[in-house]
Amino acid sequence: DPYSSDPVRHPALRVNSLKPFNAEPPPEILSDSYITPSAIFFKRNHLPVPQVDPGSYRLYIEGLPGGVLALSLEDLKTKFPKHTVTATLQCAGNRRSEMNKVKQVKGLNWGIAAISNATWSGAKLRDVLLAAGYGPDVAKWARHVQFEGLDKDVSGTTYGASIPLNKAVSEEGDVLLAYEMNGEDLPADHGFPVRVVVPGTVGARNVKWLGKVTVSAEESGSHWQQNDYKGFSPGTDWDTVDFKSAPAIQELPIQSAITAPADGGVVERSSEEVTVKGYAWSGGGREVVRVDVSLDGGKTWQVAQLKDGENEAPPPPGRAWAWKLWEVQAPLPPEAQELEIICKAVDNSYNMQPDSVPPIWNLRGVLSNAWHRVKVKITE
Ligand code: MTE
Ligand code: MO
Repeated sequence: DPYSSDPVRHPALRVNSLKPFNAEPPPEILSDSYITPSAIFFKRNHLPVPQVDPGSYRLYIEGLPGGVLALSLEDLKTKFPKHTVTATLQCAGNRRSEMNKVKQVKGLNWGIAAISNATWSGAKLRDVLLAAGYGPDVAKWARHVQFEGLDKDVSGTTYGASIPLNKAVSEEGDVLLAYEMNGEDLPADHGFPVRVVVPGTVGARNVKWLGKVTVSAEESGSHWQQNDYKGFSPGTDWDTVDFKSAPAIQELPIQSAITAPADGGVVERSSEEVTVKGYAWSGGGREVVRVDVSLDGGKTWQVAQLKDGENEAPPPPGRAWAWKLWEVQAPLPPEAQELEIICKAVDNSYNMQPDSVPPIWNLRGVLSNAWHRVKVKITE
């Protein structure tokens, strides 16, 4: 069993698939803390967790004029300044289960918690590329930076992805070769000893157990870059889909969801109000500026209170990599016996979530970001 050396996981996680391991935390726990504890941070593995010996580990930097650069973990920690970034990771398949309710899609049936927020520390990819010979001459021909993981399938194929070069080398891109998560060594499930953290970019490009970085004129040729993690029209089916026709997902769209009360939960009439809680986040460093909440299916709205992290400075413009948790105290409508609570977020480009799933439904069930709706019963 190639999964026999996978790590032990937290029992509170809701398991979507055991081998490979895919799991998300219960939503109510997710919104308890701005920084998601690593043990309950969602886990998305395509393959068995590789066991990497930190002493003999080498990260290879390729494609630059200086030839191949091989860096030990010690090199990464001592030869480059250490940067710390708080960034939210979200899987492209977060909230896929809502698409499944409209029409069957292919993929893991994620709820609303394939998203989590952590503090990551490591060397800046930009600094490492500069040390490896990146410069203006390379910028003339190079367009992408490819990443290869050390996790393999039975045929020896490794996980891979790429990001645009400009994101990788930009001073403001904050792309990290991270060796710490929440102030500790990366846990095995999250990429020990080194993973890429690409703030504002879909989870799939944040390659774990990083083995190789290649500067290239081409995108990664991996299955996950070419034939997966792309969006399509609701009218596209498996007979007509042409993966070459769509761009690989990079920056994610505006997103929000209600973590409490839980869908199908109950609220007591005597309390007269209900506390609604959730998260909101947008890709590309766009900051969430507002979350609207409705208790009557979208007829009337209230603005939620947004909360940044307690000791976090406000993000510089264009670099809002972390989510906002939000909360609102809403009066219960006097007569209602059932409520449909809705949330929708707005980012600083005034991007908003679509109101329903059918117009954004797609066969892979990615980019599921419609207004989030939960139904609760009011008990006397
Ligand atoms: N990197 C490797 N090497 N192997 C993987 O299976 N999964 C990707 C990405 N990086 C993956 C990977 C996907 S699809 C997501 S959503 C994120 O890792 C999940 O990161 P997490 O498990 O730390 O939450
Ligand atoms: Mo993902």
